[in-house]
Amino acid sequence: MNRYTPFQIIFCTAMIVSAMQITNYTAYTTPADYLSQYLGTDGIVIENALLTATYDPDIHYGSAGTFTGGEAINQGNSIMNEGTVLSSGYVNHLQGNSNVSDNISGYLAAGGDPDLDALLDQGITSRDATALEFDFHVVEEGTFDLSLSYIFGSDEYDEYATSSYTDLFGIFVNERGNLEKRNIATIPVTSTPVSIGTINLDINSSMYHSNDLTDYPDGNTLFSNEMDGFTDPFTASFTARGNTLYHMKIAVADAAPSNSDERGWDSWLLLGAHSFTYAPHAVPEPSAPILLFTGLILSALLFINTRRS
Ligand SMILES: [Ca+2]
Ligand SMILES: [Ca+2]
Ligand SMILES: [Ca+2]
Repeated sequence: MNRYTPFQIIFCTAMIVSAMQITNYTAYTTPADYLSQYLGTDGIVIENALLTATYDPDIHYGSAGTFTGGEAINQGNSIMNEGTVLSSGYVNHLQGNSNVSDNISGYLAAGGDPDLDALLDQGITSRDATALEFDFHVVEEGTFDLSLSYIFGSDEYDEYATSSYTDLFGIFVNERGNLEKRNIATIPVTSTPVSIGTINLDINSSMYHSNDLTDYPDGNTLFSNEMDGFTDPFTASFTARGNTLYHMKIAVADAAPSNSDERGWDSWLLLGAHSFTYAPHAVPEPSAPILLFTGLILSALLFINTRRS
């Protein structure tokens, strides 16, 4: 006689599939290279990688690494099944399939990031930053649209969604030699940065997935994951010229008033493995008003020529 019903077997299988597994960056011989090459695809050369991360040898936890089991949060987008993960605390807090804390915290005692500081209001600074950066170029002539897939999640959801100082992240791109860095992690078809304040239960909620323990006090949260809330899978996109050297910095950190030492409540930035891709730059179709205007000009020229002949 079977001990389990078919439903129980299916349910348990789903639980096993959805559990996230984390590998610390320290497990890799050259972690900066591994974590950045893990994002890449054919045709994009990634080099000169640099990782700024923290590891606690006493508890064997780190602030960067790789993940599998992204099915727990990927909303059916398999590009996020595995990849590289960075945190303002410990990536290991994502290990497994349960949400055990409303405010899980890794205190890294690490510094902030100047590019993230530039996104913050005066008097607010970043700390406990983890960053992965590298040079890259497309090995073809032409103009291309590049994109990188990611999900942002945090234990600062839902409590701090309206706070003026929440954890933050950025995906900064600049052409080598041009010091102006652009944060390309923006809400689709807008220039608004993706953040706890811009995507949450109340704002852009269709792109948000709440998993907060407050709503599930028995611990059986909707998603099998430590994150109390997270975004849809997004793509950070930009246009670049081929055979031209660019730099990308991906950074996440705690943020708080400069005169405080607040650095708790982890956030995580998950980047899809081999999701850094490129395609020929799409030239937008002319809009209807432009076509109408062009038609009127041509008609007028034709009329003038007819009158002259
Ligand atoms: Ca922290
Ligand atoms: Ca929370
Ligand atoms: Ca949590």
